Amino acid sequence: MKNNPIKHFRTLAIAALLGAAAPATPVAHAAGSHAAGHDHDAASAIGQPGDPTRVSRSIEIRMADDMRFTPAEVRIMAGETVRFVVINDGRLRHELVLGSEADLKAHYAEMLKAPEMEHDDANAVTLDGGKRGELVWQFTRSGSVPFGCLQPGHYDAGMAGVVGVR
Ligand SMILES: [Cu+2]
Repeated sequence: MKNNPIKHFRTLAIAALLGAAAPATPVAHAAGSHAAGHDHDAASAIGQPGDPTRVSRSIEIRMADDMRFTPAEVRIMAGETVRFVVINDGRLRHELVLGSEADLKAHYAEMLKAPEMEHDDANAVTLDGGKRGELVWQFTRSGSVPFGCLQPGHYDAGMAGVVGVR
C-alpha cells in the first residue's frame, strides 16, 4: 500500500478550497475504490476509478463526428486523479473508454457484434450527440493509458487517444 495520509489530507484541503465554487453534482459511476471491469490486472495497469473528492485537475475532452478526440493526447503525473469533462460536439453517439489496447480492441469487437450494448463501467462515459458527462479516474502507474470510442466504425476510423502518465 502506498498510503500517504498527509498528502491525501493536503489534496483534500486544497480540493475543498478550490471546490467551493464548483457545484456538487453527483457523479455517475463513482463506484468507490474497487478496480473496474472484469480483468483486474488490466484495470490496475490503467488505474482505477477515482475518488471525486480527490480530483487534482479537470481536463476537458471534446468528441466530434470527424471521429476525433480533442485533445487526443493528455499528459498527467502518476497518482493524479483526473476529472474528465467529456463533451460530445457531434450528432452521433460517442464515448470515451479507458483501457489497455488489448481491452479496447476486444471490447470494440464485441460492440461490432452488439452495437446497442450499453456500457455501465467506471472506465467509460457514453454520450448522445450534444451531451456532456464526466469520468473521474486515478492514474496509478506511469506509462500510456489508451482511450477510444468503441461505437461501431469509430475506433477503426481512428477515434482514439492516449493519456501519458509519468
Ligand atoms: Cu465515436
